[in-house]
Amino acid sequence: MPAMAQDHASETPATTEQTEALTPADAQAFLDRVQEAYAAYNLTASRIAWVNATYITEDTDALAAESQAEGTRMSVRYALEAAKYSQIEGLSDDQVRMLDMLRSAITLPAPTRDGAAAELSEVSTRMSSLYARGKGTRNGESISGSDIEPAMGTERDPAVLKEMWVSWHDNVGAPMREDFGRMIAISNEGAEELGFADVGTMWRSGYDMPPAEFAREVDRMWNEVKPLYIALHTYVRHKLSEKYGSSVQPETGPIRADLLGNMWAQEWGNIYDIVAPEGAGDLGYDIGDLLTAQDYDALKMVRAGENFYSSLGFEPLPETFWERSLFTKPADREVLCHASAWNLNDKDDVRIKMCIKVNADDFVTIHHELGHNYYQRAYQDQPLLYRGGANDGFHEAIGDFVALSITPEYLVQIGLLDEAQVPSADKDIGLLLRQAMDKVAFLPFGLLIDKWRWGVYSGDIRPGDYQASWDALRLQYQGIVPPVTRDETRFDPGAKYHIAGSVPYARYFLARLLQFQFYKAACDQAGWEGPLHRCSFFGNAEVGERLDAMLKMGMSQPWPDALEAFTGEREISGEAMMEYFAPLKAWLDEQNAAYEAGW
Ligand code: X8Z
Ligand code: ZN
Repeated sequence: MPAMAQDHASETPATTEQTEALTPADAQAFLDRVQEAYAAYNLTASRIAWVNATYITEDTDALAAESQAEGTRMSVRYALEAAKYSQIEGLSDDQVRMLDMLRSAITLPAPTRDGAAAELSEVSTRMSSLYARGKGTRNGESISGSDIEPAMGTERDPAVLKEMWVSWHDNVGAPMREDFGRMIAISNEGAEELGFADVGTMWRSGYDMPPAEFAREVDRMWNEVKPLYIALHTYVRHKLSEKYGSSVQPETGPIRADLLGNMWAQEWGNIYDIVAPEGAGDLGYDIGDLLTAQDYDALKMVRAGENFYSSLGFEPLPETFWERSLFTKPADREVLCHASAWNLNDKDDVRIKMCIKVNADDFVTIHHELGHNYYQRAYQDQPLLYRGGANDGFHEAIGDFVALSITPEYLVQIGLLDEAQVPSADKDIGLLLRQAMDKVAFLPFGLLIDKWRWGVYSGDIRPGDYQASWDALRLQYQGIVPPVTRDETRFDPGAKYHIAGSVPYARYFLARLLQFQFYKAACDQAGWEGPLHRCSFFGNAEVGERLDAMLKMGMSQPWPDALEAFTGEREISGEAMMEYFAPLKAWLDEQNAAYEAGW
């Protein structure tokens, strides 16, 4: 158990009377003490979490749960204390900002009563362990999570797709239902003790604006891009109906969730072959095939990712990154395959943890994860409380923004594609459609995950309605339905990693829009004049320098300041994304003229 976490356990928080006597210097002493305590806790806690995630056993689960409970007790104690120090008059902006963060930046708070933090972390660890060990079936054979994911992208038999979808959701989601409810109840109790209405409100208060305003903001953003999603949905539904027949996929109404090339129907790029327009659709290459043809393996794919960042002027990754990262699924033990990026010592001990497969999805995910690592390294000189993304959407957007530069011309530059294979301008619609299948399709999914959790946390969604409300939101926002009817003995939300692992999700929705804003800004900086989607800023040191300047800020300033530093804008908006896809939108509208839009 980390010593610092215990040090102040018996300390009584300042009373109102004491508060009057306290000065900004006392607040500073408190902030210094807290940051020291966190630094001491973090290294050990991250090592425990790393070993647990890369070697799951009952023992490492127990160690991780214990360490997590310790961290929760510590951060809740500091949050309560911070509330008192916030009342001091004459605090600097930084002091106010840091005290505020201490109060609200806990993902799962526990109440201070005895045993609550321990129970919360046991329940959470059990859920994520269940997810990590999860299996489905394919043709009656057991199949692991890391194999079933890509299989949903390549399988084309609707009966087998249904089997994989149902087995995964039944095996992984349903057994989590009770634990999930318990987790919600305990963490809500914790949030209330900290003065928040519920955990959802806490999550929404990390965006430099009141939580209610943030909820309105994401609705505004969604409305900006919604017409593009509806157009894509209408077109894809028609193509699926053509391929599978109307008994499998009707021409109208929602789309069957398991037909979209992804277990959660969150990104649809894997079924590009089904929706590719005749003529303009054949891009002449598939990134997965190119990687395979050139004998790429996991390591070589990561080296290619690093090479991109190096071309922008970022330092190469340290030797320890290559020694300590987990790149492929070990044969002899359980690991949590969902990709993540780590920085264990808050300095240069950066790592990724992935079960890499040689395919297009993982090539993009590698760039995504490395984006986290380069961000972490860039803000390492900030005070500990400022080591984070300008907001969590920024952290998720950096690597994806870089990956938008993986254009055909870029693939030629790194020797993956022959000059002669570069698709001509008449293939632009195909290129845009391939990209939209991943990027645009994701938008309603990115939004609804936390719409659902916010509802659960606020009590608008009751435990007896978990499944029905999930299905209702999937239908309302994504226009999809499960391949078989679900009832309340199921718990499909738990079959998605971020629900099982309690990772807030609005960040990915923000990132989807932000990455296009960053990309457009970078292409402007690079003086690019062609169609936006053909721009690659590979090798552009000026873009790299400006990016580094934003990354270095960490969370020291409100996020609109960070956004402005790189893009000149202060609002997150769908405008850049709409501009990128404008030619596709016009084309989709033509294609869809004869079909009924929506569901
Ligand atoms: O979870 C992730 C990353 C790790 S932060 C692999 N992503 C979301 C998901 O998989 O659901 C990236 C895109 C969305
Ligand atoms: Zn990420």
